[in-house]
Order: sequence, then C-alpha cells, then structure tokens
Amino acid sequence: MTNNLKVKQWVSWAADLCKPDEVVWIDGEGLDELRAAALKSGELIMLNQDLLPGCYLHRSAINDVARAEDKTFICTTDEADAGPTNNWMSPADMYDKLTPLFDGSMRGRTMYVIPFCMGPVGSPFSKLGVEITDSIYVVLNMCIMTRVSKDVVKMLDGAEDFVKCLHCTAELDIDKRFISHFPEDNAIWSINSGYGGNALLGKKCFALRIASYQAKKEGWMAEHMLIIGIENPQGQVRYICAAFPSACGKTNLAMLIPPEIYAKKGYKLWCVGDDIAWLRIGPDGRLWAINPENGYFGVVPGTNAQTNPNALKAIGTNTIYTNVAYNEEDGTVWWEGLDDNPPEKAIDWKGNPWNGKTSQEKGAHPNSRFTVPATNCPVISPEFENPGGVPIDAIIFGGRRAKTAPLVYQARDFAHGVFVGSIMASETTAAQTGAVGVTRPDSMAMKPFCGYNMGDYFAHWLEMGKKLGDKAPEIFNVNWFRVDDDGNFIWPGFGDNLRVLEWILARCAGEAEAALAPIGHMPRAGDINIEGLSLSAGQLEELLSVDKGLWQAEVASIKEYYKTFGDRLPKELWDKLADLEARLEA
Ligand code: GTP
Ligand code: SPV
Ligand code: MN
Repeated sequence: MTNNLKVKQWVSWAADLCKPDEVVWIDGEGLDELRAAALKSGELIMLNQDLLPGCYLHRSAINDVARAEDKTFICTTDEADAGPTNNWMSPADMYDKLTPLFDGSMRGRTMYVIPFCMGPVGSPFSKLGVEITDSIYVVLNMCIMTRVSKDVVKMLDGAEDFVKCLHCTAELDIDKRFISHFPEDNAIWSINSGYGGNALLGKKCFALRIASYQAKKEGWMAEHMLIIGIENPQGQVRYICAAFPSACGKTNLAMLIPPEIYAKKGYKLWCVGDDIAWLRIGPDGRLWAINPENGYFGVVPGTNAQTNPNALKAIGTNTIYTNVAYNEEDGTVWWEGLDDNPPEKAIDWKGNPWNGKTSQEKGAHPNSRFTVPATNCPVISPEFENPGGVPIDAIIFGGRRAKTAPLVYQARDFAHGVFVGSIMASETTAAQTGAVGVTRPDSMAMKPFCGYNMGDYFAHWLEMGKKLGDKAPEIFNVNWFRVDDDGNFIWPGFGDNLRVLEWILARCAGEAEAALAPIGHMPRAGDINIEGLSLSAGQLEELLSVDKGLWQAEVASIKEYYKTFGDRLPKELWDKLADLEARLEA
C-alpha cells in the first residue's frame, strides 16, 4: 500500500465502481502464491520445470489474441486533437459508456493494484503508473514487463503524478471491448480483453499513447523503437534506434548475432531495448534514449537457433508463453518455425488435441508471444539500467514492403528524415486484429500508437530536429522484406542485417560513400559487404533498385494520406513531397 492520498482515493473510487471481493496490492514479492492460484484456475499451465525452469503457458480467449485497433480510442475534448489516424470519442461520452461496463465487473473476484515504474528506478526519464486489474496473468506479465518493487511503492509515496490504468477482463466480450485513452486526464480504461497491448497497460497504452502526448507537451519523444549498441573491433559502442511496425523485426534486430566474418573481427551487439524508446535532448545537446520497459513481449513464431539464438536462450527460463502449442509428451512448448519436428501428441493454442505431424492447423497462433525479463537476454547492454540512457547516432525507419522501398537509404538531413518517417507504409501483420498483408501508411511505425494528432506529431519531430541542430542523429530507411518474382525474401535478414548497419554507422562517421538518388543517399552495390553470403551482385542491385513508376504511385498515395491531416500537416512536409515528385520527374 502507498501513503499517496491521490493514489489511495483513486483506488478506493475504482473499488467502489468495480466491487471486487478483495483488493490486493502488488509490490513484486510473493508472486508464487498468485502463480499457484493461476495454476489452480487453469489460467496458467506449468511447463516442465527441469527443461524450462520458471516457465508457464497461458492460453488467451480465442477471440482475444492481438491488439484490437478498431476498439482503441483516444478521448480528447476536441476531436481534432486525436487526429485522423485515431478512433475518437469525447471523454464525457466514453466515461458514460464505460462506467456501466466497469460497474460491478469484479464481483466475486480480486482487484489487484500494481504500482509500476516505466524506466530505470530513479531516472529523470522515468514515469510512474498504477494498474488496477482483475487478471493474475496481467499481474505476472506486468511484474516482468515493468519495474514493480518496494522501491517503486516508495517512489509513488512522494509522487505528484501517475498514470491511472484501469483494466478489467470482465466477460472478454468482444462487442464490449474498449481500450480507451484519456490523455488530458492521464488515464487509461481497458475492458473485455486480457491480451498483450490491450491489457498490459504500461506498454503501448502508457509508454506510447499517453507518453507521446506527454512528450509533445514536455519536449521529448516516446517512440516505437528498439535501441541497440554496436561495438566495433576498437571497442567503441555506437547506439542506434530503429522504428519498425509491429511484427516487422525489432526484437530480432535488437538481439542479432553478428555474422561470422563480423564476429571474428570483434563486432558485438548490445541490446538496450526491443520495442519502445523514450528520447530526450541531453546536457550535451545530443539525443539520449532509455528503454522504459523491463522485459520483452516478443513474437514467438519464427524464433529459432538460426534467426534469433539470443531470444531462444532468453526464453528458456522464467518465461510466460502465450498461445503456443503444448507438447504433452514432455511438458514443453512448440511453435511454427522452431524446428522441423513438431510434437505428435500436443494441444494447440486453442486448447484442442493437435498432431503437429499431420494437422493442417497451426499449433501456435501467429501472434503468440513470450514474456521474459530483460536481464535474461544474453546480450543485454551494460547501459540498460543507466538512468541517463545512451546517446543516439542514427535513427532507422523500416517497414515490410514487397517491392517499393530499397534495402537501405539515408535521408538528406533531419527534416528530410522526418519526411521519410512520415511516408512509411507497411504490410499489416498478425500483431493486430484484421487482415494480414495489407499495405497501409504507418508513419514512424506509430500509426496505432500516437496519442494525439499525427500532424502535430510530425511538427513535434521537426521542432526536435531544430533543437538538436547539427547534433541531430542521421536518419535512414531500411526494408528487409523485398521479395523476388516468386515471392521469396531476397535479403537473408536477421544477423546479416548488421551488414547494413555497418554502412549506416560508417555514413554517420562520414566514412562511407553514397550516391544521391531521388529518394535520398543510397549505397552503391559495392558499398554493402556481402562477403560470405550466397547473394549475387545482381540480387544486391535489385535490392537497391528504386522503381520510378512505383514511387510515382507512392507519391500519389502519400498525397491522399497527407490530405487527411488538413492544416495540421506541417507545410515543410508538403514541400518535401513536392521536391520528391520533382526529383522523380527529373
Ligand atoms: P512487435 O513485438 O509486434 O513490435 O514485433 P517486432 O517488430 O519486434 O518483430 P519481431 O522481431 O518479433 O519479428 C516479427 C517477425 O518478422 C518474425 O516472424 C521474424 O521471424 C520476422 N523477421 C524479423 N526480422 C526479419 C528479417 O530480417 N528478415 C525476415 N525475412 N524476417 C524477419
Ligand atoms: C506490438 O503489437 O507492437 C507489440 C505487441 O509489441 S503488443 O504488446 O500487443 O502491442
Ligand atoms: Mn511492438
């Protein structure tokens, strides 16, 4: 319990509304009891503790397996402040709609109160929240994904402000599912989902939607970005942030293993964060980043000893698996893309008997996830807990594009980089409900996560660039997902992405050549090291090719997209678009 009167009043108000049988405060200790209760109720399944110590499996409801963007709202007084990329309802209407749903929603259940800290405890970057939930699964996940401890409770005692996160699984009724944000009240109300980004309110709801709104007001940035350090053979570490949409490769890049020729030379990679970055201008005028999270909530399918051996090692202990297949023979788990040996006697993610050798159905849901403490990562950065964060040399944007975007290009300057981020588009994935593989605009990989009008968000990026001046990071765009005429990925990806990062860092240091193309600076085929790859020079040419016709079509669709922001879109971006159009013509 806390002494903070504001917190106490809010919790007792929530208890009066939700009417639980009992209120339990969480300080990160005594979780065994909760686990025991979850095992008893079936909310968790214990895995083989010899093979997977501290690991558990959870199956969510079948209609509750991904972020529900159509049920996610930004509730600002003025609709225009939410902007065209968000669903909107006025705060008064949303509170009216949700209050009856929360009324009595925890009857017969326990209300858990979780004070948590986003960011290292004691960092000036960090922010506090309190999540109220009726789900033990949410409690256990929050205790991995955020800082939950007696120290955090002490911090809360003296805190002026905290984000009020109210969550209830209720009936898990999809028709009454709402993930509502009230940025003007520092509040989040989420009901009828128990899944990931809908329910672990510290993550996307707070650390991106609410935080992006706070960041705009307070002059910093909250971004959907991984943070990595790359150590060169001389022992210097340079830090990069990269924004890719959901299920487009952040966790994999954040933990990559250098290809053999790089490892031999002494290159190393350090993981600071795999999903969210909070960035501020430091006393030296540079951009500094922290990872506000304390764990990884990563995509399971496709994780294996070749693609992401570090993640595979990390998830061998103290991990909660959600929606993967359960191997009944040995009490372990299996998923598509782990190996070629699916279990015959298994239970699929839906809870049905499943024979991996004969079934046409998937054993694991495509958006099945692992929740694992950050410290399990074999390449966690020594700077992970540094309250000051790490200085950023380069920002990378990237999406999933079968054709248009080349393997890599560099923006001409920071403002042009803001344009490059704003015109990002990517194919949708299983991380959100709805169709997969549909190309949609996803500026800065923040379309689903920006808690205010994205026109204002672009203006904020431009403003940050002006403040950073010549200390601003260089900005790049990458695409690991170009396909050939047969639909196969051309670029090997994963660890080999370091080859592209090497060119990026060399550009930042002014040590690499580039050619000026209509879209920005591009490496020539000889500038990317493909030693030891089975990639031909012709394939690399193809990866670096820019199809004028496709880009002209792209310009046309960007115009339509930009128009949706009306006069909230900075004129500077319209100018950059006209400039791109002219360069493509020339
Ligand atoms: P969120 O947690 O949803 O934000 O996703 P993420 O951006 O962290 O994506 P993640 O690294 O989990 O990768 C998602 C999917 O993309 C997995 O199936 C990966 O195997 C695949 N993937 C990641 N990196 C690459 C790559 O370089 N090339 C190819 N072809 N696939 C990749
Ligand atoms: C994403 O979808 O970008 C995720 C998973 O990182 S979730 O927590 O569900 O948002
Ligand atoms: Mn994400």
